[in-house]
Amino acid sequence: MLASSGPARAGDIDTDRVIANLRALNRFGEREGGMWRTALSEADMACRAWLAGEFEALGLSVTLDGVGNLVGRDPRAARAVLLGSHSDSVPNGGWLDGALGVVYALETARTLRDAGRELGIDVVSFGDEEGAFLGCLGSASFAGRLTDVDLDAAKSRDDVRFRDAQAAAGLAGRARLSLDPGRTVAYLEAHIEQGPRLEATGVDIGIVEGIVGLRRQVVRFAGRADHAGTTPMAMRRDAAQAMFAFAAAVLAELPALASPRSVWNIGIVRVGPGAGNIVPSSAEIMIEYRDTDEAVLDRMGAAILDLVARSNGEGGVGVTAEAAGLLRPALMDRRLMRTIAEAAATVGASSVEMPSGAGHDAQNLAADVPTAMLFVPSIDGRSHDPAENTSDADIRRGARVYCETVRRILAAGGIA
Ligand code: HGY
Ligand code: MN
Ligand code: MN
Repeated sequence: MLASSGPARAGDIDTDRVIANLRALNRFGEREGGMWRTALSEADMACRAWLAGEFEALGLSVTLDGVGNLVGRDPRAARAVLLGSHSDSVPNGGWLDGALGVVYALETARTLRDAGRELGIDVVSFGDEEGAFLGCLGSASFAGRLTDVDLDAAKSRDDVRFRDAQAAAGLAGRARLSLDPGRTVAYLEAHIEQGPRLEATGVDIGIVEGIVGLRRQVVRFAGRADHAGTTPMAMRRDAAQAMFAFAAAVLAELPALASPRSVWNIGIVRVGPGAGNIVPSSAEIMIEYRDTDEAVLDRMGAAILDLVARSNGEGGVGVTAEAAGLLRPALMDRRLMRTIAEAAATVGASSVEMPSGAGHDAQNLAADVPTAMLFVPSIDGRSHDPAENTSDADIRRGARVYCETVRRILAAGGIA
């Protein structure tokens, strides 16, 4: 943990505007305290339209691309630092996940727009980071990791095709933007920690050293609908019973294959046709598992698929699996990490290096441009829930560290 010293420097980012803009974003999609700004929804597109106006007011040339990425480019510069995050949310999420990084980027671009000698500042809000259709869809597309075939196949949890949602949002036929490593000298993202560590240790800023890899499998069970009262148990092909047995078996098997950092989650469960007096003919679960080490992810995935093969056909129920998302683990740029630490000290903030258990757009850019992230504390470590929050003081302090980091990159004309 680095010591803290010295006050913030003059001409710093306007943290009142940061707070005001976070509150302005909150207007798009907030319902009964929760955030419903899901990818390509009306609220998501209205928020992007508002952000586009803010980017344009800064003199940036603004593009909303075919998957919802909103990019503001400094037309005066041939090379630039890219700042941003995402502005879509999970269903009934919190007000800061993604929004904090986009607002920090916007206000830093406002503060430092004339600070760079030959480096400009570009700003981005990536589309569908939360995986309504595909995890980190926008940044994966921006990094050239998504084909049109991937997008043709992408569907939401409610079986809405990405292409239909794209058309309804008015984005059909639009070109997709791509990262230009010749222009973008670095990508810097600020985000709420979404975990308990910074608050528990009393540290102001997390300097992300690495982001976990994430994989998802959708496992489907195909049985037969029957009368739930008259059909003898031995005659049933009960898809839900097969799912419960499978889920219990996989949850029993994963701990022995996991590392101390591994996590796993069954976040989507569906049974059809969904009546109390019908033996379920269909069932489906989504299993997501994460670790920083791809060898661990490989062996967890192999165990899941092996169990699918062993379960298939038992009790007359067909069991199949479909990969539904993959994010590779990514290490952050140590030179940028050092710059964040120096900026934190300048601003008088304590900081600590730490891993990210959450996935982020940054991991899609890290292979192509020097990339770094900073975290601000989450109250009670909560996120992906209306309880998600960060203190005013921590939001303001994080904005100053973020802006000071960018100031240093501009002053050095890139990454020193
Ligand atoms: O799921 C995640 O890790 C991120 O919040 N999208
Ligand atoms: Mn996020
Ligand atoms: Mn999130």
